[in-house]
Amino acid sequence: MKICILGLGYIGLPTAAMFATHGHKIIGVDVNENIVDTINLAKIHIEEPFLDILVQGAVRSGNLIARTTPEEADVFIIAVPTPITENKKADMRYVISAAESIVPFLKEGNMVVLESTSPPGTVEKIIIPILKKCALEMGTQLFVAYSPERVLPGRILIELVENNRIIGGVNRKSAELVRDLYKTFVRGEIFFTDPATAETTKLIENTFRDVNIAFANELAIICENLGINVWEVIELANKHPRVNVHQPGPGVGGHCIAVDPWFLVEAQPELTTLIRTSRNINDSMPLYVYNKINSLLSIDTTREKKVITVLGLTYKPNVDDIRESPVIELINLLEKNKDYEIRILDPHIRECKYLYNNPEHAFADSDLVVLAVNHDVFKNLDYDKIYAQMGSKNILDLRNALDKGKMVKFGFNYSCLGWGTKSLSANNCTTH
Ligand code: SAJ
Repeated sequence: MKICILGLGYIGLPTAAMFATHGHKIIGVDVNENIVDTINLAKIHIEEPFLDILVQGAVRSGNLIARTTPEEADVFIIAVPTPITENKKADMRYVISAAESIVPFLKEGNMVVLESTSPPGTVEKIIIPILKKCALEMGTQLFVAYSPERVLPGRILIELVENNRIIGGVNRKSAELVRDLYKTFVRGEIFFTDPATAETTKLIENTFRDVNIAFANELAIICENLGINVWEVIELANKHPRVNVHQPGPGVGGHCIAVDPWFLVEAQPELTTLIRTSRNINDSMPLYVYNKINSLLSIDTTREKKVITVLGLTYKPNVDDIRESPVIELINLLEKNKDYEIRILDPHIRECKYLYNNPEHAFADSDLVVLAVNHDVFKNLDYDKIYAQMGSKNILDLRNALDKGKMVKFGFNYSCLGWGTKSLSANNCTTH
């Protein structure tokens, strides 16, 4: 089939490359000319394991071509972003303009699939009214469905194939045709429902995670006050067959979990107390960490300007994506304090303010190392050497990623988010 995929980002590009390497002809459409040029050179503009190889194969075979405008096809897949506005409302402009851009090319028998995370009712209230401009009858001449992507950045190519998929068709025929299309590469189970149920299901998956992380973050604060190690508490609680508490941290980032719950709040503002509270707890974590840093550094009054080396800026480990990263929020707070000099070390990103490429320079005379993102590379740093390079020897671990015993042996003043120090048990839970 000839498939036109609108939006060549974290979802659209892997999906395009997957269809292309399974024999379909793909026209990838993106409004950004640089992205289009990069892909046509068989290169990629995002970091994702093995995506470069897949895109290379797809482009070289001639099955994937990128363009800035759509053209006639059998299938149109919309995978453009749905960000939130400053006042926490879904910004549907990209979805609307993508849907409008395909209308002139629609013909009988076409399928239109929306993959973008969207508020409940989007297909019914936004997509269908736009598509109706083409005068084809929905469900008999034009087949329409919502089928959310659910892949985890860092594992996209595996999860595109293995994950179960939901298809919310405007009727059964639409769902069946869209299922047959995705069956090209999907090995997970495929479930049918209506569009609004599929839209809401996608949102509650990420909201479930956000609420659970907020719970873990609240526990971290409680445990610090109680002098208990939250990481050990969660690990032990999770030994129960029906408990699965997530991990605390400096907040929730990314373009999904920190965003999607707001779409539910927008849809039902009066009824979403828990969801909104969870969002607020997670959003308040950078400030909590900032206050922790202040109290750690206030002990040493000998140095006027204190150097803080932050390890990691991305929203999660081993990716290059900084969207909604809580570490950026932490940096914003730190930079307002004129007593602090900020240095960031993150081998996954190429440029940003305060970024150091040379670890030697980043640690020289530093007063505090904050492990903000547990990139694998940070596990293998030479902490003995870092100790020697630093001024004051403070480490704040926001991910329970470092071995406390080892850090203390090197001589560091080691603290960890959620790990109160009053407790008699100072064991690192990972060593149990
Ligand atoms: N985080 C915690 N504690 C945890 C887990 C995560 O603080 O226990 C933080 C991470 O540090 C990160 C954020 O949450 O800042 C989100 O990371 P993530 O790995 O949980 O999720 P995403 O945003 O990369 O991908 C999610 C996934 N959703 C679910 O697992 C329910 C993915 O399957 C979705 O496809 C994706 O959102 C999306 O596009 O919606």
